[in-house]
Amino acid sequence: MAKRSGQQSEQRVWRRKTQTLLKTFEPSDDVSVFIKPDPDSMASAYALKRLLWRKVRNTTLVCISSVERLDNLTMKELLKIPLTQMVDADVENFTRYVLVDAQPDHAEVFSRFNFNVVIDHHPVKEGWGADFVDIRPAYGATATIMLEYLRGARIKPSMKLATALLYAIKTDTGNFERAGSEEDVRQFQYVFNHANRNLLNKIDRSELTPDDLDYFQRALANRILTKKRLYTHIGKVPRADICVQVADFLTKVHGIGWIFVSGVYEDKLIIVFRNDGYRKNAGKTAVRAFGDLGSAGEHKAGTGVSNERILENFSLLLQRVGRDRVLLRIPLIPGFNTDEEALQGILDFAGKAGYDGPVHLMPYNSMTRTKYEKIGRASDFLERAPQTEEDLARIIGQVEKCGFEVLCNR
Ligand SMILES: [Mn+2]
Repeated sequence: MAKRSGQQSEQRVWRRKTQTLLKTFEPSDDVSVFIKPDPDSMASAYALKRLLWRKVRNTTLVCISSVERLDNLTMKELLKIPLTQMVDADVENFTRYVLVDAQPDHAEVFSRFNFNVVIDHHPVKEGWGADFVDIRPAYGATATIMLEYLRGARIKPSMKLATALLYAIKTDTGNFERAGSEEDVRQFQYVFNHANRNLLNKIDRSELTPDDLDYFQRALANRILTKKRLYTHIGKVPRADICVQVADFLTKVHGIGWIFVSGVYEDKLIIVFRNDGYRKNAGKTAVRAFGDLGSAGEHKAGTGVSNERILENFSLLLQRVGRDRVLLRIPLIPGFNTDEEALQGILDFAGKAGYDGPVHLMPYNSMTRTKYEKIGRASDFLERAPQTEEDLARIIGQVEKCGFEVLCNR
């Protein structure tokens, strides 16, 4: 009895919120829902389209970039998510602008629009407004928020929409291994019953194109195995992600402690680190040693590994790939690598390896999260406060003093 009345009051809360959201729309509206495509944003936009069905004239899901990851492409195609590329949309002539799973300061193109509605779960930063804002940083996925809206409207999701939402929660919470609130678990449970698990598996397993097998072949052919470390270079790659997939595959090999996979994507060197997770920390070593050369893997706590070997590897890579094609990027993580000593360590390291190119500083911001989500590794650096201007000025000064040219996007 107590449980039932709890559910009823919850239903009431959801219903009220849904009503408030729906009040921001008119039946004559031409609605646009903007997304940076990933499973959560696609599913959330799809859910909003369903919520607005017959309530507005039309809802267009506008993608600001193309869908590239294979699982995202499979999701879009199998679940028939009607996405329109921004270049193909008449973006100036919508009557309502909605942003889901992102905020107006998350991408340059968003600044062109005045959003009426923003629904998201990333930590909020100041500096923008909308008529209706629903930001819940405690939630693991925007899809969870959208499920509350759907249930508030007593809409049972179709099999395709349910599968999309399920995959979104699964992806954004890393199967509940790295994020996820009680709400995420509950909506996951609910939507699980409406989803199609065969479709879900198909999406989940769409990782490789037949052409990608060549990179695995190259990785195996070029592998250098020393003691418990495996190093391989796979050359030019069509997507940075392929280095992650090769590295993940190599983690299945018994008895290897460290894995280094490098590749060249759009003239940038990508290095992916993996380890067996026992007393070692690939993310920390990567940040300490390299800054960020592309996608440098996950970041956890606790290392203690000498970077002598890594220095060797870095020099080797500079020789193999060519100095002019390596860009040293340092994600600035307050309290981790931004103090004078840690930063000097990275700069000395780069200098010793013979690196003389520019240093690209990447001040901490909430987009770091999206980046790590993209490679399927949420960062636990999210909670940290952003840099102050003074900090940044001090850091830039220190890098320049070491004779490096500084590139910095603030
Ligand atoms: Mn999300």
